[in-house]
Amino acid sequence: MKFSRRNFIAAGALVGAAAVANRVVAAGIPDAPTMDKSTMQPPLFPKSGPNYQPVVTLNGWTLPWRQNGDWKEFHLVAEPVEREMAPGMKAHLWGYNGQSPGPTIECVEGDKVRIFVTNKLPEHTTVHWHGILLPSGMDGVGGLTQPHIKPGKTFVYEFEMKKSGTFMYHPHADEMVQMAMGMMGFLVVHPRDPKLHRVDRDFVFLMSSYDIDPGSYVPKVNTMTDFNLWTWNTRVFPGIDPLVVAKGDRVRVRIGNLTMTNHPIHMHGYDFAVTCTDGGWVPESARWPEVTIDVPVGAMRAFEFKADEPGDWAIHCHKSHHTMNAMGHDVKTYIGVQKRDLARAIKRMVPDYMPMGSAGMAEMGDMEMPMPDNTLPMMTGFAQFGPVEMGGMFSVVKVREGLAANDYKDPGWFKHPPGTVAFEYKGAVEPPKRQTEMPRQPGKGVEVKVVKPGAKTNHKHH
Ligand SMILES: [Cu+2]
Repeated sequence: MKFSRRNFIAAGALVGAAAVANRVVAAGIPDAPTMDKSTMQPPLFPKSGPNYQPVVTLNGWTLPWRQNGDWKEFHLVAEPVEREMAPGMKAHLWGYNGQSPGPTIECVEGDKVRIFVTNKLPEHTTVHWHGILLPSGMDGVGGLTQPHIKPGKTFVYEFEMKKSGTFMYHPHADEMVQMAMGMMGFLVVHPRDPKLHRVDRDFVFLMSSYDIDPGSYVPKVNTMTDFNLWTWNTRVFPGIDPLVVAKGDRVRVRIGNLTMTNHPIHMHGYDFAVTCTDGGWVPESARWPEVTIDVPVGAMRAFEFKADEPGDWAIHCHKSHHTMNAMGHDVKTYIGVQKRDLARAIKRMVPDYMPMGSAGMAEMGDMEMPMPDNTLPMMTGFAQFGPVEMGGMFSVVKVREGLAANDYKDPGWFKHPPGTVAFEYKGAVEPPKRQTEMPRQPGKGVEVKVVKPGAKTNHKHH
């Protein structure tokens, strides 16, 4: 890395303490490790200092640090990155240290933290430490609390972690563009007392949304509401890691929302309580049971449960459009339309015409259809009983007996004990009376849209 001594002194002068600058120069700048994978990396256990259970970042990693005297030093590099959103689709984004989101930063309450930020973007940036209590000049709001970090420059942030909790980092410079391009990361501060808020497994992910046209790579940064990819750690189902848990574990899931809308996150199989927000830990007397928690924009929620029921438990956003991958908005509703004869007629004129969804859209879940390159199916993912018909913000909490501590390997699909799976009734079923007595609706006009594969259109399921 090419950082001149002059640059270090300049960076130090900007934080307003010559003594600090000298110390920084003396030790040089810590490595900025980079990650080229979008697979979950093993948790990073502390080699010194207070013991804690490190978090696991879905499809992500934790940033290694270096101890320099009293200071824990990290090095973030803001830069263009290539992120695989799921097998079959890559996006050209901006992020930190090779990925979007950036690496998770972990430290301990009371730590003195020094974070170097190098800007390799084509425009200026800053980093705001969301939820951290710190001196105003370290808050990272470009123009307000510091000069912007120009391309090629490195700035230093220094502060003490006054409290433990669940936080994040993101730019406070050209925010609309930089967040739409994927710039964000998780920041976890563990309690100094290792017994406090202790869990066996601690998962983190950030929710972000993108508008990437089918077949293209770069998000449209001016999009305000019509995002078409709803992601956890810039991944979509079936590309999102399962949350692998051993039966009996106490589990925490920490979620941050940097999209432009709220997400009601629903987990099957358990009730749970919100135990932490980006404001701090929720006192036990103030918790109530939930099975869905709404995560507002610009907020974080952590919930906890005891994993006493083995199984494959869905966890997903309850806004059903957020469990879909890129789709257009001009897909017509065909439910109730008997289109077989119609399709035959159209096929005489347009041989590759394919009608869609007369009984719903589920029939599209198991179709293999030609799509542009670098495009994901709208809903997909197969499990042991068939297509899951989901995309976007969806994953599976896999609770299994007998997993070793910190074993996060995907255990495969759940082996249901005999007699515990919903099954088909094989006896005779009389047609329900109410259906045969229902008066027929007079036929209504039907709107039909003919789509030729390869034709330019927003939906890709033809
Ligand atoms: Cu959602």
